Amino acid sequence: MHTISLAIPLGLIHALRTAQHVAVLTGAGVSAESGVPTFREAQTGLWSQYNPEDLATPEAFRRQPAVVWQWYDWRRRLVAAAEPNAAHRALAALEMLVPRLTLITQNVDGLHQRAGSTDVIELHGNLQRVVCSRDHQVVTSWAETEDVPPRCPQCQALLRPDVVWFGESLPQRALQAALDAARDCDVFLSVGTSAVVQPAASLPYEALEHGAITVEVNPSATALTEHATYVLPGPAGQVLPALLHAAWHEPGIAP
Ligand code: BJW
Repeated sequence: MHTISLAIPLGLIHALRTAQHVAVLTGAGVSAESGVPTFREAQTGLWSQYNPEDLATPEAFRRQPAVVWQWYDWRRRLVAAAEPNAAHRALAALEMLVPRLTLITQNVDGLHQRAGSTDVIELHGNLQRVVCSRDHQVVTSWAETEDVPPRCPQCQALLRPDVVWFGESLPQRALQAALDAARDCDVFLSVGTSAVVQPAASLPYEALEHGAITVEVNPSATALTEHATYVLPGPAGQVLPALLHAAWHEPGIAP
């Protein structure tokens, strides 16, 4: 692996060391180094191969529930076989280094929790949970029959993954907690997200409007890049450990 040589600005080191509240928004890029595909990248993103309208909308599920279920089943197995990477571990370690950390993720893969982060705000749900498509109650066991998707043991409606599709509302409490954190934090990190999907994409701007120092960690430019206070271009699995090392001489997170 090539390591990037990254100069962390002194102003950012000072801001992190004195921050009372750090908020972090993560996207698919934070799990890329775990082998989990992102969504929108031209060669490797999931949507270079699949049309989101065919798979990640309620209409798609109504039209072809078996295809949608199987796509999520494939991703569930892919994520179960993946391991948290140095970026997930750095964010878990950050919890111990700042007075208050709020970790907000758009990811549905559960890798932050597996790396040891607690109280993760999941804006787009979690792939491992299954709910009834009629009343959205979590279902933990069901009869294995020929039905794909399987059916709710209570009402026989189709089961679906507990994720937020386009056009669906985000979990209200999670979204409110994320907005509160963006408005309250001193430093806001946007890590591994293309920053196009609303309302998550508005969080860094909320933070900026409320006076936070906003940092983007991403090897590619996004719409946020020109607005961020600091931009750390590079893979999160290298940039975040370097950031912790620069601010706290934290040695423990190997890339
Ligand atoms: C690395 C890296 C490395 C690579 N290190 N980085 C206002 C205006 C316009 C539209 C809307 C609006 N409000 C709502 C909408 C509609 C819609 C929307 O935002 N559409 C946009 C596309 C324009 N939003 C919604 O429908 C949301 N619901 C809602 O708002 O309800 C109310 C409402 C509805 C309708 C109208 C108005 C109001 C729901 C959004 C749900 C998103 N769901 C998905 C699927 C989840 C389930 C699943 O996993 O299948 O969530 S879509 C997909 O995108 C997934 C992700 O969480 C989300 C964000 O993607 P992310 O994480 O940014 O990934 P990528 O691939 O885009 O980017 C990866 C980045 O990583 C890249 O930049 C790389 O460079 C970088 N990277 N390697 C660091 N090693």
